Amino acid sequence: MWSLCRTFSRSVVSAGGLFSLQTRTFPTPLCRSQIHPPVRSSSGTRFNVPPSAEFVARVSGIPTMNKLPHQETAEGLDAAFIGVPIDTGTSNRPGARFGPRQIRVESAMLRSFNSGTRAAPYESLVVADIGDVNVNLYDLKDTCTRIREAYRKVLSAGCIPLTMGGDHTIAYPILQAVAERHGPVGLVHVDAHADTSDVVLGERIGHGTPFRRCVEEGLLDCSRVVQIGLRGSGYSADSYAWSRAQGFRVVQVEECWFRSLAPLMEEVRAQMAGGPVYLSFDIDALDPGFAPGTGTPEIAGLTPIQGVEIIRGCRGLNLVGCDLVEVSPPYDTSGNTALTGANLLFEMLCVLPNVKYL
Ligand SMILES: [Mn+2]
Repeated sequence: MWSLCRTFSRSVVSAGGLFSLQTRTFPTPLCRSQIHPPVRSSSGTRFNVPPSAEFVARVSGIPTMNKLPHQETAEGLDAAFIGVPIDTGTSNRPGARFGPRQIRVESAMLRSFNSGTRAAPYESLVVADIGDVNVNLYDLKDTCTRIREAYRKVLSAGCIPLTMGGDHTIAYPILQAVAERHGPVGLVHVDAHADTSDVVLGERIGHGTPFRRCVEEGLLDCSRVVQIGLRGSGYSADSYAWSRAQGFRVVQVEECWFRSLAPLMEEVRAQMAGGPVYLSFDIDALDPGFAPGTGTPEIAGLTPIQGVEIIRGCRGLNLVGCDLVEVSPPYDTSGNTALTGANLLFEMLCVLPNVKYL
């Protein structure tokens, strides 16, 4: 059944391209490859192409990011979606451990092309969902070790990780692995908080400290770091002094209010100077009216439009990894925060190097 189906798909593809594959195979009973392709040859091309909801029901199948195939490792992939399901680094509301799972479920709404920018990521890159890091929910430091090891493998396969958090602690071990491969990287950090605390409740590892640890270990090229959307009450009047002292550009939310962020991103692209860049997007950068499902919400945040402008403004950068963190499904049971996160991850995929724009 499987081989017959694949043979049929291939012959149709050679006759008329991918669109024909989807239209012509529909009247026949659905084969495994159409619902959950086990290998990328199921698309008849070298790429993995999510099944179109025109022909395969959105609600069907085992949830993977964007209904992509799941594979165990990053071998052969240009980019991979990876979940890191922890919330043991959170300081307030927990729940981000469920983030990757709900992002995957809500990502069934996503389609293959970016209508706004005309990006065609699935005609450009080989992408799959490679599942979750096997975290230790009882030991955050051990979890960090596990994350670092997992990302070393992903990066050594030449694959760009697109991470679904998980709380923001995970950026630290991910950046350890990233810097090991690429050297100190530039950072576009979108967040309500600087996440540069030193010690919290006696602990140096948590979701409020990752970028302090990264600086201490020389993982960041500090003149190529920008933090966008920072806000909220602080422990002192000058909450972002430490960031600025490192050479970071700090863009507090007040500078973003009522504005397009496209001009800011023009400056950010110049700041990144062609070097490797990591994009870390905490969903709490968005206003909690748009994204209430998160652990440490702050009012008067960015709009989803500004979030998209930031990510689209990263087009042309040498992105070596991206994450979307801090989605906490229990605080938004509608799923809309996770849906927003899924869309932002898709936007990230669309601005990776070598993505074609039609
Ligand atoms: Mn954060």
